[in-house]
Amino acid sequence: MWESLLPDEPIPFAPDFVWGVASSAFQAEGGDVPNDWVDQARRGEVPPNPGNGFFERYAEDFRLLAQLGFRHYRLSVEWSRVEPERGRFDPKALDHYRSVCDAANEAGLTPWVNLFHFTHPRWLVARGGLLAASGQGDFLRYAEHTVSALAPHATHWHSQNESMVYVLLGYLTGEFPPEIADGDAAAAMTETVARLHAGTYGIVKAADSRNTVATIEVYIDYHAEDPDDPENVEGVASLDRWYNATLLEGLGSGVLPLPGRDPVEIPGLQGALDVYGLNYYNATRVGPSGIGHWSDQPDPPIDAMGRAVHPAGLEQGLLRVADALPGVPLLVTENGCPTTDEDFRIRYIAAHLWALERARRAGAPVGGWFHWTAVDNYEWKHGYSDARFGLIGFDPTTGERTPRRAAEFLRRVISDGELRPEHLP
Ligand code: IFM
Repeated sequence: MWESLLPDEPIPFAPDFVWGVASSAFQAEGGDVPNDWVDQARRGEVPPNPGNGFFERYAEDFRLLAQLGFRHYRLSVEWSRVEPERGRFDPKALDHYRSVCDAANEAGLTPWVNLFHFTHPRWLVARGGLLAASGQGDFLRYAEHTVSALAPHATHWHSQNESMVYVLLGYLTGEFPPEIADGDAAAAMTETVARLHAGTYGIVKAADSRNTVATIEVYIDYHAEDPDDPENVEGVASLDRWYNATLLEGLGSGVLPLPGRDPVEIPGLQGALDVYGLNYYNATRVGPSGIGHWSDQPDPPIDAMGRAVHPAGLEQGLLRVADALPGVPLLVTENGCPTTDEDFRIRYIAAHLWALERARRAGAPVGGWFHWTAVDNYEWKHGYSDARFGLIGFDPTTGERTPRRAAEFLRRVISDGELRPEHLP
């Protein structure tokens, strides 16, 4: 199962390799905040989210991660905490996020602050969301306010998390709020996320031109279920062009090639990034039987969400971005797996670090890797289940943290400066 996926030689990591951990505000903090996921949970449509204790224990978590050798932490700001009513910003919430950034810096972790990770304030939903006429202005006002409140405390930023996943699940398949399943809405939202990114990039750079802005997109390694069926192959190719290539092209040229629409020029989009952040989990099969996971192996390892492990997709995604945006530094801004089996998690991580190394050897300028996630958190529709992505478990009653074996594995890799086959179970 794992043999062909694991490194059979040491993988060296440069002393300045960016070892990080990624999380998001709502997934870690939970709580009764005025956003759409809380409203969905109240209606019984998704599991409730009591949080994993990060809201109170962030400083302890940062110290623990620093002891493991991590030096970077991706967090996000919950829009509905900072702006609970349209135009009313809560100074206490901004103070809180300032303290979170300060605590990360004090522990020796660089905070990478993301402004949008899937959740919408209730008031925004009531006004028709980001596609409403006022939506873009609302987001940029929130971004401006938040960046100016946190900017001296944070120097590394993301405008949004996985904008194309947000469009795919929220506007094309309708699985996530705002639960729209409509091709036109998905095209309009693709344009909107690009405009929001360009606008936010300008805001972060205006606060301090030395600030770093990294995009974050999940690379989906698409495969046709029936490679002999030209219709299936062309369908998958056009899905791939829209999903994986639209923003890459927009960032390169400033012009977005939208499906079924005239290309649109987006002011400020061309070159609006200092680093490209690529997230990767697994490969996807699309065809007559629907959408599923994909692997080229007869008997691939399967994670707790039923997905086959296919590290080569990470290598391919990194090379593709390197080709589309020559000279732009790359980071893997999320990678990890849902499991309760620590041998599985360690092997998954090693197999993907090996894929990263292959991409690096082939010329992709990949300078770091963020594990998703630090402490187990709310995995959206899966809630808190066996879909555990954390390097650290927590006791739901006391909140007590317990690092897992994969955390110790990474501590050794980071401190040794290389991953050796003998580190593996
Ligand atoms: O939990 C999610 C996260 O919110 C975005 N990237 C993928 C993770 C694991 O599914």
